[in-house]
Amino acid sequence: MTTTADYTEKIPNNVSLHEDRRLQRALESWQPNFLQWWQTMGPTLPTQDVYLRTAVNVGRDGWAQFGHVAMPEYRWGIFLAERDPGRTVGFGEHKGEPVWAKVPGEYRAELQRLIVIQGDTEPASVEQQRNLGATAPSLYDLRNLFQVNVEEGRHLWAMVYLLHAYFGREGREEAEELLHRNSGSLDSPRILGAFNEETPDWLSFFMFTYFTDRDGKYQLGTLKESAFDPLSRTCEFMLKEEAHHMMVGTTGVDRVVQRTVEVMRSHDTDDVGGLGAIPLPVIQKYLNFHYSVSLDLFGGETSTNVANYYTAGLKGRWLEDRRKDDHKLASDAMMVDALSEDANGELSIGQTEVSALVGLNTDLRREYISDCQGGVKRWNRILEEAGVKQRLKLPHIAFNRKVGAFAAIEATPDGEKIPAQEWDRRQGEWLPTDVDKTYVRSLMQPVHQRGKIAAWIAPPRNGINGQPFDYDYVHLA
Ligand code: BYC
Repeated sequence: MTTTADYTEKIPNNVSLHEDRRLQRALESWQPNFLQWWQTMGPTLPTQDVYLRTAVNVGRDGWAQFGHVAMPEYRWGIFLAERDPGRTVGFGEHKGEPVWAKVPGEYRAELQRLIVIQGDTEPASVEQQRNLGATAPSLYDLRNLFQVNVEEGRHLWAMVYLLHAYFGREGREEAEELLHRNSGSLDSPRILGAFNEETPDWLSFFMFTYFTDRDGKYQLGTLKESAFDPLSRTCEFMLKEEAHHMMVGTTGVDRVVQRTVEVMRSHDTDDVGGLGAIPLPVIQKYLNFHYSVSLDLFGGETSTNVANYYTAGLKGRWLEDRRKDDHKLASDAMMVDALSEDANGELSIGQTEVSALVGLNTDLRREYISDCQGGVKRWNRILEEAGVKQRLKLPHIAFNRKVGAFAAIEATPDGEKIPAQEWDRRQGEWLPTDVDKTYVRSLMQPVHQRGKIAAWIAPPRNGINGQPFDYDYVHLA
């Protein structure tokens, strides 16, 4: 095992793939199917080449190389973080034992399921974003979109490697299925709800990369703790790539808010709808939507699945080794968000005490929520500095939920439980309406000239890899 990727092979890798001919052949026969999927379900805008980063090693410094690449020739590969030979299981009933280099028979089904769910999200997001190139606000943004897309493709490779290398024939079949399910398909949709939603415009894209990619960060963070060492090492390296996706979302929303307040100030009005910027209430509605569908991705507030994953050592907690407890949780309790029923059978939003193990989805969701607050704080600082009185905020945890404790009720963004009829009447106050979406889409005119940018978004503070904003990041075909 080295940190350096071998690019002389058909499939670049740092797992000495050439030493296992059978595995190499199996992956080489999956490769054309992947490329076929990329051609039919990947980005639709024709390009000659794009200024992309490619992983060259997995070490701490200088792991990436930048250059113009024709996208179908991008070197998607298999990269695992370096092995720590002394690593032991950090939690659950196997705590303290050496980590596993192979899949224990008794956990095979659960591990395969977790890897398939993770793998399914990666190509799904590429499918959701495939038409965005046609309306990119600048070449800088276009390049970032494609960078995110090729890396989601690589994350698919990461999961497919695990399926092929450790799960035999079933794993190979699941790897095929990952290319057959499609985002939004009626017959064979993607597994998790948020990955069947559309990403039809760039405000949605920035909200998706802020909120939904951030779920990815947290889920990968828990799988990085796994006792199954190849999964842990795979996720560790994926998290490095994920940091750029977070940056795209955070600064993307920054720049939309920035432009909106500039237009508000220069025209001395809150109503920037007719002035080519996105009104703050519309930004808030997009935020409400993407945040609430992303909360669903953490599963139910209580889950016996997650309790079993934890006890078995398959999926840990966010920053497991910083937790000050026994890392087994067998006799611990915690409060989770819940619906409670009073004597008259009326449901209200509250909390209930459960065993800490079954509350682990809630634990992870809370870590995620406090991270999301960071973005809102940052966007509100832009509003404050511009002397604008409005503020953005995260809606209540019970708002617009389709999974978990609050799926059965309707609630306002302030967390007030309301009857279904009121929800039907008022949801357009809180979620993007067709009018909002049509307006946002009307702004999405492509700006594909070097150094130019659309009027609804401010330029970025920095370019990519030290290049200026007006660099030729993409050559269109
Ligand atoms: N939609 O016991 P529960 C990323 C199902 S994003 C539909 O609470 P559990 C990325 C669930 O399967 C990160 N169904 O669930 C981001 C179960 O079904 P069964 C992706 C859902 O297992 C942007 C039932 O409901 N990675 O990387 O505790 C771009 C009961 O649920 C949903 C992972 O998610 C849903 N939202 O937790 C690119 C990590 N939620 O068994 C990439 C792997 C739940 O009753 N996955 N269900 O038929 C997991 O850790 C867990 O499976 C989940 C769910 C957190 C998803």
